Amino acid sequence: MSRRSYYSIRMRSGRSHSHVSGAEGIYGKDELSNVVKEFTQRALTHDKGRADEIRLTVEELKETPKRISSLPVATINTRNAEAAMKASLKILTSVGITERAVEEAYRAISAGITMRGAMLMDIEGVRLEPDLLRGVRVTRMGITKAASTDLARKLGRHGLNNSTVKEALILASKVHRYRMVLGELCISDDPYYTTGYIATRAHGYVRLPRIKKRGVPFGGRAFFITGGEVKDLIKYLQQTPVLINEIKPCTGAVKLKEMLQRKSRK
Ligand code: PML
Repeated sequence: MSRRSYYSIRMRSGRSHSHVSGAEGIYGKDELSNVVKEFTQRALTHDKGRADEIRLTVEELKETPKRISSLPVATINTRNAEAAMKASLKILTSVGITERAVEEAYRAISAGITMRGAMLMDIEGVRLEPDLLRGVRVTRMGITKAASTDLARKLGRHGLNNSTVKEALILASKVHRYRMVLGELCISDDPYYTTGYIATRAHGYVRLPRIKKRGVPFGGRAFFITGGEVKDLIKYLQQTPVLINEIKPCTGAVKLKEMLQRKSRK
């Protein structure tokens, strides 16, 4: 019997040369035309306005996707940007990232230059990605149909079953599978989307509402890394196909204190 073929579908759209939306996933051949239609529709009806340029890539994968589980999901009900910053500092420093690095990531994200990809920072806040303007874009990730149904059910209990949360969780789950990555900070570049997140293997995917004020048009991602070869990490982030096939628990609101104890229980 021949091996099943998988395809990576990636979409990026823009308007007047600035980024509007993006989406991606890994699918079987029979799903391709529906997904292309769905992604195109999404680019044409985004909150930020209708795209005037849509780039779609459909590529058959040469490698069978690696199957992994998602990070567990929780929300700390941060009331404003200051509280989100405090929670980020407490959680990320608890896994060995310095305050300086976290502050540097916030500073770089708030500088107003939205990069296509993520920053790579060592635990002292020194930037390590080869292209400081573009960053490193994580690609070739997706979710199986069964896991997607389970994720929709688990997120749905907390009113979170939407593509923004699902796609960010899939991306973070791929990233944190790689041991060199200690933590992540993400703030959406969508001016109307004010919930960000931080992630670590110990704490999972931790959502932080009101991490920025409504209307702020910039955002970005920083991965805090330690040890190992940066070029191998970049190759993994960009090239290795990964499919989520198991969903870890998605809980509702947790207190910062409770979240910090999760680490010490490990
Ligand atoms: C993005 O725009 O890619 C970032 C999305 C962050 C989602 C945070 C959440 O609500 O879980």
